[in-house]
Formats: sequence, C-alpha cells, structure tokens
Amino acid sequence: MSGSDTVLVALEGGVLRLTLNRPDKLNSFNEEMHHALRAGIQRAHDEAAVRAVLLTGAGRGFCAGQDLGDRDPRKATEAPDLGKTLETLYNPTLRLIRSLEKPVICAVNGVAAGAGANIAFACDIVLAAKSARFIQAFSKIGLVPDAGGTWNLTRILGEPRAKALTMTAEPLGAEKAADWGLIWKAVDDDRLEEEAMALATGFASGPTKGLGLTKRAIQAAGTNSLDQQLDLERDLQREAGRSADYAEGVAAFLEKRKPDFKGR
Ligand code: LHQ
Repeated sequence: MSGSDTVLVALEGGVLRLTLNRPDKLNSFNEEMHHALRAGIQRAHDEAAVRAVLLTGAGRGFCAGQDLGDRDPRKATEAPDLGKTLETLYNPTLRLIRSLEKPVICAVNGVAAGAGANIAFACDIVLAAKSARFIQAFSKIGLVPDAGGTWNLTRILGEPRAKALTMTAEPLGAEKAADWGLIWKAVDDDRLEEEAMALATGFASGPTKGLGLTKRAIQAAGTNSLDQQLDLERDLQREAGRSADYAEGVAAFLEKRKPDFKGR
C-alpha cells in the first residue's frame, strides 16, 4: 500500500529514508504499516535513483514489534494463525531487506522490542542511540522469536547468549549490543540522526554496485564452504571489475581526485 502515513518516505541525495510512524504505539506493526514498509523496500529494489536505505522510527521508540492490540485474543472467536502473519507480512519484508543489493542502514532511535529488534538486526549496518534497548519480548507472551531473530542472534552471539536473551527477555542496552557485535555502533542520542544520515549519504554517492555485491558475498559466507566462497568471490570480483565504478575508482585514484561513482 502506498501513500500510508504509517511509514514516512523521503528520497534525499540517493538515500531512501523510511521512518516507521505510529509513535503513540511505539511504531508497533499493524497490517497497514507492514504493507507500507514492504512497499518502501520494494521501491528501493525497483528504482536506480535509490542507492541506500535508512530505516528509523518516529518518536521515542524504534519499533515495539507486532501491535498486540491489533488482534486482541480476548475478542477473537478462534485461535489466531500467527504463522500466516509471519508468512504473509513479516517474512517477505525480511527477505526483501536481505536480497536488496544496496546498503540498508538502521538507526535505532529508542526501544526495539520483539520483531522490531529482529528487523533491525536484519539490516546491514545498525546504529543505535545509547539510550536505546533491544528486548526479545516474545517469551513474555508465550511466543517464539521471529523475524529472523533465532537465526541472527544464534549466528552472531552463539547459543548461550541467544538462549539467555530470548528466554529471559532481559533488555540489552545499545552499548552492550555493540560490544557483543549485534550492531555496528552505539552513538550519543543527539548524534544518531546525523551520523546515520552521513553514513547513508556516503554510501549513496559511493560504488553501490560493489557494495551490493559485497553484501551478497558476506551473506553467502554463513552457509558456504571456503571453496564455495572462494568461487563466489572470483565471480563477484569479475562482475565488479567490469563495472563503471571500478574504472572510475581507479582513474580517480591515479588522477588524485575524488571519484564520481554512479552505482553501475
Ligand atoms: C504497544 C506495543 C505493542 C501495541 C507498546 N502493541 N501497543 C507477534 C504476534 C503476531 C505475529 C507475529 O509476530 C509477532 C512478533 C512480535 O513482535 S511479538 C512481541 C510484541 N511486542 C511486545 O511484546 C512488546 C510490548 N511492549 C512493551 O513491552 C513495552 O511497550 C516496551 C518495553 C517496548 C516499552 O515500554 P515503555 O517504554 O514503558 O512504553 P509503554 O509500554 O508505556 O508503551 C507506550 C505506548 O505504546 C503504550 O500505549 P499507551 O496508550 O498506554 O500510552 C503501549 O500500550 C503502546 N505499545 N508496545 N507491541
């Protein structure tokens, strides 16, 4: 769905800024916001003018996961099918973020809970305000972590920390999340927007073709053998070496000037 105000969309200097915008509900997901976010990421796939994406939240939170009031079990006549919610609403968006061959920066401006935390972890580079915290809130309501959380947390942290975080739902502060390698950086609250935008803008004028291929290679490494990965690096480097950005990057270096990358 386009034109929804549940996600504010702005294209600035090649950066598609997507702001989750249900601040009175800490930007928790209702169906409309799911569709609006997906449309935003799809636009990044479709438009060459989009060279990087910045995902953030309006107000004091980043995202509190699913809107728990949206389908109140007390008012339902039968048990819900949450698997269907994942299959039709969350998982397509997660897959679109991972398959987008452009950098996706996430600026976590406040609390990120449940699927909200795990959507952040699915982005390529995560900056968080020092006051932000990440909560695997699922266990508090009898659910299983979703939105790729069990995959990301286990790969990044290992089983002991992944199990403890998900089973206790203990909040994890931004600085500890950075120390643990779950996010890139914790920054002073009043610097978050500027730092995230500077990073995204830098990428948007960078060799985004090569950055996209880099993303593909890093993501493949988790399941590839070394032999497979060496082959993949060979193939992707062949492709990168044929790009206009590579020619421009080398020419600019030799001519001692700033490169003018086009993302091709
Ligand atoms: C909310 C929410 C929220 C509605 C804050 N919904 N209103 C689930 C089910 C289905 C399919 C698949 O996937 C999932 C995935 C999930 O994401 S499950 C996990 C869902 N999320 C949670 O369990 C987190 C619930 N929220 C909280 O625990 C707290 O709000 C946190 C710790 C995030 C923030 O606490 P506070 O800073 O103290 O804020 P607050 O609780 O006062 O919230 C502010 C407002 O936002 C409040 O509304 P009100 O009208 O009272 O001001 C909350 O009701 C509302 N809100 N989260 N998920």
